[in-house]
Amino acid sequence: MSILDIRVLGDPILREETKEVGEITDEIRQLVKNMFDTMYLAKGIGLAAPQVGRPERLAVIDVNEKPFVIINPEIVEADAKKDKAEEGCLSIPDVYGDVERPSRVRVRALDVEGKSFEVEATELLGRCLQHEIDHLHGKLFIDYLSVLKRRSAMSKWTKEKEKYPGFIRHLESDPTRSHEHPDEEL
Ligand code: K1U
Ligand code: ZN
Repeated sequence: MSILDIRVLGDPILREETKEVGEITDEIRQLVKNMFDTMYLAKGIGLAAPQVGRPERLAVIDVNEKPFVIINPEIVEADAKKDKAEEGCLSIPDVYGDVERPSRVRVRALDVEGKSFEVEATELLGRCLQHEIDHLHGKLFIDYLSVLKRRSAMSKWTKEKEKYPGFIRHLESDPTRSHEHPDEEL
């Protein structure tokens, strides 16, 4: 099991456009596996490649124990009707906000075998798909907040970000060993 460091708000990669995936190589398949391991450890329902410092246009998702990967995804249909719900982000820990998004989307993507598929989703899965696809275009949920709510979220983040030097969120893969970290002896 390989756990990847998660990049947090302030790391420029979170604001960059991703690169379309060409051939799906063994390296991409290994990245996907490591991203699932990292997402589960972080207790997320999705994780996009830029969040682990990678420029590829892909993300992993598991809402309701049905894991899948989206490679080169595009939203091909979105409802005019919108729903508002609270979101969080593994790259902005402990900051939350209500985001309005289309209530239903249809997404076309490649699977890990390079086969094209479509998924239509509402509710949490629809929201998660949109959140992850946003990551692939350098967009974050805080960008949707009103000026006041964004200001409040950023004020919370100003304190939280001190926990992440170098904009790196390191996940402890074996919490029973955390007491062995030299910093903990102080
Ligand atoms: O991309 C990410 O940062 C992952 C993010 C995805 C997401 C959360 C909420 C709404 C849409 C998309 C998370 O998984 S943060 C963890 C979280 O907020 C959550 C976990 C389980 C159920 C619901 C939310
Ligand atoms: Zn996120």
